[in-house]
Amino acid sequence: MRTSVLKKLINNKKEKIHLTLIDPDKTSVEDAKNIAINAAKAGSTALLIGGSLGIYEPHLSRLVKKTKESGLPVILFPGNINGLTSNADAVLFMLLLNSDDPYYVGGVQAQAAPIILRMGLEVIPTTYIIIGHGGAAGYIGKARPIPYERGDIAAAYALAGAMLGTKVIYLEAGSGAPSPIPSSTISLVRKALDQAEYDGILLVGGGITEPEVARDLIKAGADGIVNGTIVEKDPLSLYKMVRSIKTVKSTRMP
Ligand code: 1GP
Repeated sequence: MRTSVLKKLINNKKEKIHLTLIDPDKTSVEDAKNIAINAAKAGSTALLIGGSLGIYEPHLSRLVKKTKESGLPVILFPGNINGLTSNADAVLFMLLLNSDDPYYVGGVQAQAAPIILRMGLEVIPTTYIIIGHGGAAGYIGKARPIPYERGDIAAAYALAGAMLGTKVIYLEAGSGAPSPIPSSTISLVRKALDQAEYDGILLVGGGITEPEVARDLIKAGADGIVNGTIVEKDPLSLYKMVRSIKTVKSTRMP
């Protein structure tokens, strides 16, 4: 199996990872291309493309193809099997670990796996954990969101993801969440992952609108952050956001 996109992410851990999320339901092909080009200029590490609602293949495929003109790796972030296209470079192969619906903890993965194999996409095994507000991802995925301040519960789920061998652990407050995951929760998750000598990537997303917040999350132990909503509202905000996380001095071993 190919691993080049995952390698790029892992190589970026020390200087921190920034992912720009594009939701095809909210974005035209032309706007997506502009966001992608802007993200590349701002120093974002890769593009994440996906969403929970309104994804249909012809639009998704066209949009992904156009965003590749930015030169950034394009990683699918599917909410379901309709979020797949062979035009992308890789896919977050998602396990929504705190869903109460077995469809999202086995069923959809079995539906998707043979399709992904045929498409030839690079697979990035990912544990997806919904925290706090949860947004559309939490509602559609029938998650039982972990309360924002319960870092101990989040840490237990993250450890489970590490022990299952997934390469990315993605803590999600939901796109457009009124508050991001608190840095105190991230600190507890980081501590647990370090104890388990986890060598994958800890990503945090949902409701991150201020560069200072992004910086605090990185300082608390996130390897990278995801921005979607602010990029749609103000593409130029990405520059400050990327700069704020890339200048955090790492005190941990890579
Ligand atoms: C959502 O984590 C991402 O899946 C990004 O969230 O849109 O709130 O930036 P925002």
